[in-house]
Amino acid sequence: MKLTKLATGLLAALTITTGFTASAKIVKVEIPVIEKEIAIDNAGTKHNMWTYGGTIPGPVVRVTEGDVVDFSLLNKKGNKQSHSMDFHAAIVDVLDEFEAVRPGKKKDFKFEAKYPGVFIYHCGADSMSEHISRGMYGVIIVDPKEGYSEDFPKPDREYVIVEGDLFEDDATPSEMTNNEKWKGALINGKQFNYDPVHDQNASMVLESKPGERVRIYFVNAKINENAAFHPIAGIWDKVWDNGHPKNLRHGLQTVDVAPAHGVIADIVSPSDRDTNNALVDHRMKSALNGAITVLMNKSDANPELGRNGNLVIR
Ligand SMILES: [Cu+2]
Repeated sequence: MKLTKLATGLLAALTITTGFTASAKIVKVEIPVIEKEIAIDNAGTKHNMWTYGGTIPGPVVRVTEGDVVDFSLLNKKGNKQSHSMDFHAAIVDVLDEFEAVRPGKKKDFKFEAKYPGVFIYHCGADSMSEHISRGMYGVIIVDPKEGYSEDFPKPDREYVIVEGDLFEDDATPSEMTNNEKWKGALINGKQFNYDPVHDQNASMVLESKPGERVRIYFVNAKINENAAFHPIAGIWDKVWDNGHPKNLRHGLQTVDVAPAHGVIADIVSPSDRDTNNALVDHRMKSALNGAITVLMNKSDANPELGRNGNLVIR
């Protein structure tokens, strides 16, 4: 009885101090902004890009519903632009937490991940069109606190796919906003990143074993256009809009994903033979300019791919 009272008292004190429940796990996330030249295709063509942590997309942030993200954005000294961080998984103040910080400055804020799902994060500094199009985006996955269930089964493999725009390197912010000087679609930072069929320089594909449940966390980071996400030679077995376990839909061919939106989509290949799928943005302009990803379902699939936090294949 006494212990319970003490515990309750402590819980109340902690709740008052932090604004969050005492049972929440605090997850420290620090991401530096790095402006640099980066290869945007498999041939090594370089563009002037702005990145979270040096990669496009930035690091995958993964927490559980109810966790508190204790976040720090460091805009590195030597960068030329102000930058910010807009976590779509956060419910905060756009003028406070999401404010832009100048080179050499740091911005810290906390938020509770209240909704499970897959969310984009991106830079919101002016001009947002340019900051997003130069690569300032990533994914935060908020796993449901209930864990897996019949309507949200455990996958065998998990991959993150983020589709972004590629504009000519000299495109101005207003040209980007108007979708002028558009050059192609990036999949995890590169055109045809995982497509040796359309790009002889591509060396990687997604892999699974026949019959495995492959879960794709798909986020559309393009600034103007929806993505029509379709698995060629397959059907999405289950799709969760925004990745929320309660938003389940069955047997979809093509999923419409708005700019700055995400879905979780599961595909299960035939178990009795090796097969291949091409995961595409079925807008042909996007597909044929970079947005095709090969998924090979084969018995000797690399056991490391899509497992143990290895969600973005680089
Ligand atoms: Cu920025």
